[in-house]
Amino acid sequence: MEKKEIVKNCYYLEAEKYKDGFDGWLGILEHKKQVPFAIKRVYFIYNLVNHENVVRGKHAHKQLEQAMFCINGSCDIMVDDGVKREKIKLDKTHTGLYLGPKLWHEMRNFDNNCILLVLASDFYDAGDYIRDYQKFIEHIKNDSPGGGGPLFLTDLKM
Ligand code: T46
Repeated sequence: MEKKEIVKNCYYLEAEKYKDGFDGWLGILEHKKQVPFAIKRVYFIYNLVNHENVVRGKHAHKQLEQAMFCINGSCDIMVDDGVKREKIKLDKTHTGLYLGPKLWHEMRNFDNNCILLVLASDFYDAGDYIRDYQKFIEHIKNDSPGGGGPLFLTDLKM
């Protein structure tokens, strides 16, 4: 799949598909092939009680790279690089998203039985999270002079 950025540091990933005769499909994710970073951690979001109202994420990472695949059901992911914001529906098992660092993201509209599989480039580190949107904007401004931008908290809509 073409690596066309949706917003900065975010693009679609495609798992390799293998059709196993009458025995179903196999999805394959491998470092340097379908996933651009070495995978150190895997976690999954599932069993979402009150799934219609669940909001996950609402943060950015300073360094962490992640790949997300909705391997069952669907959900929406809002990605915001500080300048541009897009909402993406993940509803195909084999099509996922690469989320690089410095990207505000929020996941909503989970459907029943949604399972979001996440591959991460590093171990869990609470210090890598920016959980305040204004601090995220400051962080990217400091990081790239002239960067960061015109968005305000009141623009947050999904
Ligand atoms: C992200 C989105 C997509 C751990 O101890 N280890 C882990 O690997 C993770 C992911 C979480 N936790 C603990 C930390 C918190 O006490 O689990 C609790 C809930 O984590 P959080 O509020 O970060 O959950 P989400 O779903 O909002 O965010 C998670 C990831 O943390 C984050 O990196 O990008 O999923």
